[in-house]
Parts: sequence; C-alpha cells; structure tokens
Amino acid sequence: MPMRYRIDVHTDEQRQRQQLEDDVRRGMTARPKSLPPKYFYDRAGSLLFERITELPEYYPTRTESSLLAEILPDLVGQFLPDDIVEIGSGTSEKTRRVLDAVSRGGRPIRYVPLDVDRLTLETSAERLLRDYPDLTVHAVVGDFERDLGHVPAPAGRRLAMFLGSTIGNLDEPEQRRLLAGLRDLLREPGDRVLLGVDLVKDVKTLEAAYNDSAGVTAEFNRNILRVVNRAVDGDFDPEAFRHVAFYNERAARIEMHLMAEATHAVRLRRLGLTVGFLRGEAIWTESSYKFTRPGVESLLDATGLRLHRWHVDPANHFALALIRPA
Ligand code: SAH
Ligand code: AVI
Repeated sequence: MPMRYRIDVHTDEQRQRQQLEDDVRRGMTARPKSLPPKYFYDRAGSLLFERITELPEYYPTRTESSLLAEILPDLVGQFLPDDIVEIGSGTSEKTRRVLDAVSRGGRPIRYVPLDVDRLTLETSAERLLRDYPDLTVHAVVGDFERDLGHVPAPAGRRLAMFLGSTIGNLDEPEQRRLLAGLRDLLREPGDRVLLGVDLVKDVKTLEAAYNDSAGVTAEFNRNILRVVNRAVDGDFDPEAFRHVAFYNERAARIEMHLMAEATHAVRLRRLGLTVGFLRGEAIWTESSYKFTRPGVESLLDATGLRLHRWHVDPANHFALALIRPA
C-alpha cells in the first residue's frame, strides 16, 4: 500500500526561537506595545480556540460550517478537486464537510494542511486518515506568511482554502501578499481558492463574539503571555492583565488588547529586557478585520485573482468567496 501520510516541518527550532525573540523585543519596545497573534497557538491556545468555536456568542465557525454544507453540492457539481490545500487548518473540522462532498466512490484525494501548530496538525491528520480511507495527507508545519513556497505542486485539480476569516488577523498589505501567495499555489485556470470572511455587521454582535460570558476569549488572549514567558524566560503574570476587545468601526476591525491593571515591570530574562507598564497601558494582541464584498473585490485587485462566486448566510454574518485565477 502506498504511504498515505507525510509531514514536512519548516519551522526549525532555532529559527523559530530567534523569530519569536525578535518579535517579542520589537513588540515590547514599540508604542503601543504589541504581540503577533500567531503566538496564541501553542497546544493550550489551540484548545482554547476550539472552545471559542463552540461558544454561543462566537457565530463565525458554525455559520461558515452551515454555509459550506449549503454550497458544497453545487460547488462539487461544477468543480471536483483532487488536491485540497488548507492554510491555518487547525483541527480541520470544517474540512470534513468538504471531504465528505468530494470523496465520492473511492476517488483518491490529497489533502495538504499547513499550520504553525505541529501537534494539532498531527492529531487532526491522524483522525482524517482513519475516517477517510482514500485520503492521502501531506501535512506542512510552517508559517503561512513565509512558507507557502513549501506547499507541494498540485496533484490534479486544486482547491486552496483559507477558512475561518483567519485572513482578517492580518493587516491589509499582508492580506494582499497572502492572496498573491495563494494565487501562486494554483496551476490550472480551473483551480480555485475558497476564502472564508467574517462580515461587517452590528457592533453588538461583533463585540459579544470577542467578550464571551464564560471568559474563554479572555483566557485565549492571556495565553499569549504564557507563550512569551516560556519562550524568553519571562515573568508576565497573565492575571495582572485585563482582556479588552472592542470594534473599531473606522478601521472595520475587532481589536484585542491586554491591559495592565496596575503599574508594574516585567522581566524577559533571555532578552535581557525589563518592560515597564503603566496602569491602563495595553498590549495589542490581535486585529480581526471584518469584510464587505466590495472590500474583498478590491483586495483581490493586483493579486492575480478574481471573485467568481460570493455566498452569504441568511443573517449576512459570514461569507464564503469562491475565487478564480484572473
Ligand atoms: N481554520 C480553522 C482554524 C482557525 S484558528 C477554523 O476555521 O476554525 C487559526 C489557525 O491558524 C490556527 O490553527 C493557528 O495555529 C493557525 N495560524 C495562525 N497564524 C499562523 C501562521 N502565521 N502560519 C500558519 N498557521 C497559522
Ligand atoms: C482565528 N481567528 C479568525 C479568530 C478571530 O475571530 O479573529 C481568532 C479569535 N480571536 C478571538 N476569538 C477568536
């Protein structure tokens, strides 16, 4: 039997550690202080994110999942992929909907998930291989902002997916760069990108999704300080910071911050750095941009991609954009 599983690791520990140290030093000496959101996702962070997806206030995951179920029969009627790349794949739970629709009658499908969190990637690959006997998995551990070049060449007709509105965690220049990178993963004019985007909507719904009553998002936010402590031998007390999340209407983004409850100093021993915090001073940990159809169309300009279909749920909360080469 041919090997059905392969994993390529593009995060050599030395390079990863160096990058994290550089990012923390830059972020902790900047005004305002900030940390890149990709550092949320150690094992604990990924598990907290999984819990977020199940919260009553966090509508994006369940809305995108129903939307996928709704559009897939028509989509695979017109376009049946052999090769599915997914970046920021996480637990690949929603991917199952796609695999259920495309793996008809024992068709061989190759799935290429790419994520920074190796353990989540391995666990979900194992589960998928068990549940889909005709599936081959070629997992890639890496950073989607840097490692798309390591995605293997297409094995047949390709669908590249970026779900969950994770594109919204990047600022606009990085969003464009990433879309251009996705374009480079396509080979044939019939290949497609499926992009999930959270939509601009009323402030109450948006803010509730990032301020859940069970406090899981607050724990997810504080977890980034545990990741930093471990990586640079720091003494952040996560409980000394308050979770703050609000919608910045002008910039069309949720902003998450960690606000110091009292004036204090934090030592980051491996960096030889002591960072002072004033009471009320915040670390900006995440932006989560919200989109409109014209916004996505203009984002696609100059990326070599064009909007093909736009699917929205009945409440207008979330959209799946099917995108083709321009
Ligand atoms: N696609 C899933 C998971 C979204 S959570 C869903 O829609 O539910 C965001 C995922 O992206 C996490 O699994 C995280 O580990 C991954 N991620 C975040 N930043 C990343 C980066 N720079 N490179 C690769 N993966 C990243
Ligand atoms: C992964 N990403 C799209 C989530 C979001 O909604 O921006 C991460 C998240 N942050 C707080 N809750 C969920």
